[in-house]
Amino acid sequence: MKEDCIFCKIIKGDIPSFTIYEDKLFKVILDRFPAAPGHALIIPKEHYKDIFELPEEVAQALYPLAKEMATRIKLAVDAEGMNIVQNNGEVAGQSVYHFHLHLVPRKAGDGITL
Ligand code: DGP
Repeated sequence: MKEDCIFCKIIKGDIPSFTIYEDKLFKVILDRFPAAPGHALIIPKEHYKDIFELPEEVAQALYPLAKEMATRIKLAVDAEGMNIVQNNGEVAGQSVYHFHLHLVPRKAGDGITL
């Protein structure tokens, strides 16, 4: 837990979030500023700043979960596709410095630019 980290506070339950899945390693929540309906974030429960700090075992568990969540969310919001995006560092557009993977459901003509 990093005291000044908003995602650590969400994991701890100090800040409310809409949780769609949770296990030992991860919490999956809806993004507060969604690019599209169903835009979700997969967040490790431990604090890692970015992919460069992510331990191997967490990295290995991440993509099977991303596939499962992407499949479920696609069905839930009747999406046609899905962007899976992950920013590392200010230069790459990261704004919350606790590793997270974006799942952004896509539909034709939605006009989203990531
Ligand atoms: P990034 O720019 O890749 O670091 O994405 C950060 C995302 O986190 C951004 O899409 C908005 C989301 N976000 C920021 N604060 C909160 C919050 O308090 N709750 C939730 N659910 N999402 C948040």
